[in-house]
Amino acid sequence: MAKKQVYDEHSITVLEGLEAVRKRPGMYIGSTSRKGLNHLIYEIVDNSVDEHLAGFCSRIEVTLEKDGSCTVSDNGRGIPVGIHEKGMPAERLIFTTLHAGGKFDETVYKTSGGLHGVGSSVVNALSVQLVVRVSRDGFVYEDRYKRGKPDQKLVKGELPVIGKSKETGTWVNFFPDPEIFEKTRFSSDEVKSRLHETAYLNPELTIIFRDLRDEPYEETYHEPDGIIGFVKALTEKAEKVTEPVYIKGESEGITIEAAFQYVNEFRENVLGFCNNIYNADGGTHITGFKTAFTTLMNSYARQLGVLKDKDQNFNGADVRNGMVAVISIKHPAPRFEGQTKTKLDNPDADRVAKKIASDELTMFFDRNLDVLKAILSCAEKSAKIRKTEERAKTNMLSRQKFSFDSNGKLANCEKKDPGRCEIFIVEGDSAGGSAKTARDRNYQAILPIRGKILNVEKASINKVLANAEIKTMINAFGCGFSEGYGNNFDIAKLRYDKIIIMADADVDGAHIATLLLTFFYRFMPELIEGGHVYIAMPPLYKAMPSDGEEEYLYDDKALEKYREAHKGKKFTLQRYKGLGEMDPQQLWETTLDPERRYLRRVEISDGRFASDLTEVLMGTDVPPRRDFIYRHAQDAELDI
Ligand code: 28G
Repeated sequence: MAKKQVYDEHSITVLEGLEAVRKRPGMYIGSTSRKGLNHLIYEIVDNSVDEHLAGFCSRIEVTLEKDGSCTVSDNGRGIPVGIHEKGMPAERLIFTTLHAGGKFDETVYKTSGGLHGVGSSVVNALSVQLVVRVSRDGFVYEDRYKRGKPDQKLVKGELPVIGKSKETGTWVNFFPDPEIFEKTRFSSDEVKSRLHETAYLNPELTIIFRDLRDEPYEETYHEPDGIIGFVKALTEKAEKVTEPVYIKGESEGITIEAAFQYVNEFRENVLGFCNNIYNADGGTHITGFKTAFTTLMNSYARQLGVLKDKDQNFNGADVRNGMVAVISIKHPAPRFEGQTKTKLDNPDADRVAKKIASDELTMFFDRNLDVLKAILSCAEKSAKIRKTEERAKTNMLSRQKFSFDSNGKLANCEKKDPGRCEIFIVEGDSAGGSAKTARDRNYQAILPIRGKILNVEKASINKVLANAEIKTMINAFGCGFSEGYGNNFDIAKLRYDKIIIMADADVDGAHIATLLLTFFYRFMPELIEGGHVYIAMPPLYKAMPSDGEEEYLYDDKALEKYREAHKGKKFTLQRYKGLGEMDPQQLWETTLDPERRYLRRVEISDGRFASDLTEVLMGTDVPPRRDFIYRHAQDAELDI
């Protein structure tokens, strides 16, 4: 007999609610791609974090199980299991009720900070199966769901007891629904970064992460230094100009803390959080802090004579040149604006951030003149470069339009359909030569570049534009470039759908890839934002068994798997040291052929994860670069 489903008046409206989540999952978790999938974990973890913020939970465990499910557990008070007025346990209400107002209510988009249970029902609705265990009052209770619907009948409305326990806490295990998600394999790296970040934002919390899917892996995140530790991690690979500075204060019931440090690089990285939620588009807390900071720095600069009467004030970008900062506020009623709800909107956050930053930083700088002077000297440098570039720009524009007539060594493709055309930027003339022979000349253009292109991060715009290879690239792409003080970039004119960097899998190759990405990031960020930039992944090995077909292996993990699968069999292994070692035929089969190759898409990360592209490319330590791009995603299926 089929299992009888338990319905009452209440559960019908509930199911309609959860049906809405299944119909339009994107509205609740952003997307149904891997990003949305990982989001399920964060939704559940955030409830444990709320229990921590309430003062009752010190430890959270997150496990990616061998069977593909995820388990989250905490040592909080345990979700209440008592029978709620609606005739069911509070736990069931939490896991089956979409929070009031649904999509028009901002609580759906997370406000956290004591709002237990937000998101639990969304995860439940999007899971094939979800099991909850609550340890409370000496017992362990259990509830079970299938695609959001309760999967067991309750006796007198009470949850079954499955054991005893002296501890308290909540345990949730769920399987993401393959009917909803494009992929159901969680991404370990991303989950780890996010948990680590949560540990930085909650210095008294310990988070344990386990991945039992392949080789069992475990990591503990505990960051007693809080956001100071976070900033240190973000600046780890850069040359530091100051020690980290930390301020904290409270006003109007809003707490704000900020940590920042200056590095010797031409950029700023300011991350904002509200109630532990990252605000990708910043918001009032960030603008408040920045405004106060700029005012203060200009006032100090005049006091110290760094700026003379005749001098213009520094602008905001000047005083933040080299700044890496984390700003975290706790707000009792946050509001978010914008499509993605990632920008804090409360005017009081602006006011409080201004006041605390101004008061606390004045106290700090009055006592730490050395730090102040170091920052002002960064600002001076930045202002100088800005003024030179402004001048150069007006000169250039008035003189003439660029003559980007030379195409250098570009071997263009024959067809003009920008939706299908690709350009490979290939390191080295010999690999470039092979690539020109091997390519599909209809749709694949090849641009060989020699050695190391200019480091655009430090060079002035004049120099950058004088560089032949950069000229050729700008010319070939066809969409111009944008630069701090003017924007001539037009993505609609882009001639290639994919811009593919092809470099050796060694230190030099990684360096060249980083330099190219730095160039794109600074002058054509829309290329990266639009997902047009890729890294080609040539194989590292070719395995040739004495009997059977040869096989290309793209990373060490693949080699390991191959060894496992061919235990006891004889095979020779060829290691490719560089692209130059491959003949055109091999280059086509492994790296150029859209049907067989592996590509990684480059994305601009939130800037908050300190993962490093060079590491991604090589898996080893190389001369430290920077931490602003470096989120990668694969194009073809490549399990990493
Ligand atoms: C392991 C995975 C996810 C949670 C708690 C603890 C309480 C709770 C959660 O209450 C209902 C609404 C506001 C009080 C609260 C326990 C008070 C007393 C809780 C979790 C009742 C929700 N005892 N731990 N929810 N509140 N952990 N982990 O979900 O008024 S959710």
